[in-house]
Amino acid sequence: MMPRAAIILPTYKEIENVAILIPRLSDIDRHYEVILIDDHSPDGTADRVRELAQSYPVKLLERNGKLGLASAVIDGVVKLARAPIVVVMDADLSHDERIIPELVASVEAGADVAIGSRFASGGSTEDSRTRRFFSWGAKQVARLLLGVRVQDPMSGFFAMRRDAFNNLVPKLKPKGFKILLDILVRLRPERVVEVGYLFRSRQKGESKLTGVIAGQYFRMIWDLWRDRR
Ligand SMILES: Nc1nc2c(ncn2[C@@H]2O[C@H](COP(=O)(O)OP(=O)(O)OP(=O)(O)O)[C@@H](O)[C@H]2O)c(=O)[nH]1
Ligand SMILES: [Mg+2]
Repeated sequence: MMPRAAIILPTYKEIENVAILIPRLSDIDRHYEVILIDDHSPDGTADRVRELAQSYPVKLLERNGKLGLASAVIDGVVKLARAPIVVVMDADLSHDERIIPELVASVEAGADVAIGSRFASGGSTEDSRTRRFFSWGAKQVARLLLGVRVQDPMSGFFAMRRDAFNNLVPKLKPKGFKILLDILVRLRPERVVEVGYLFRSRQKGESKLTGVIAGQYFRMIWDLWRDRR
């Protein structure tokens, strides 16, 4: 039977988190196609996923090195997904898997993109004040410079049709790390739905949010802004 949605999970050093997340996803809907893209995590994430694959229907794409978040998402969708809808999500338990059915239903009902949103009604975040300020600033920059008017353009949690995603792939920047923003700029979607959820802080594993990432963000905004003109 064709799965209703493919859940795309990029992982880098998420060994403890995948062991919690994969059973939770199967509790929500056993017919999701769960796809992990691991970049040769030194903590053995891929081995743990292979163990879990004996009990849960998951697919694993292993890449040879840390090639980045956006390219992991793209590879997962292009190489493994079969379902008509893809849901992109972090594997660190920050994103609340319980809203996945609503994201999927929104796309089935005609939304171009459905976003798991910290800032839409019903949404909130455990983020520190610094990170909240950074997200707010990033949102204003996206609105003013790129004309993207959604509440949470920096979300890593969203759903869309797989064929629409595939059509965009040639235009996306695999080096980026905020793939949703890239998609919103390229696609200019008319129908966007935002579903609020509580963004939880990472409990296990290490953060990849560093100064380098902040620098990459402004680089990405600059590139998108230049392309737009
Ligand atoms: N395959 C792959 N996955 C990655 C890479 N970088 C990050 N990820 C995964 O992408 C998701 C988001 O990364 P996070 O480290 O949670 O980034 P963040 O949410 O900005 O920062 P923290 O949660 O505070 O660490 C997680 O599931 C990571 O494991 C990468 O280079 N390759
Ligand atoms: Mg995270």
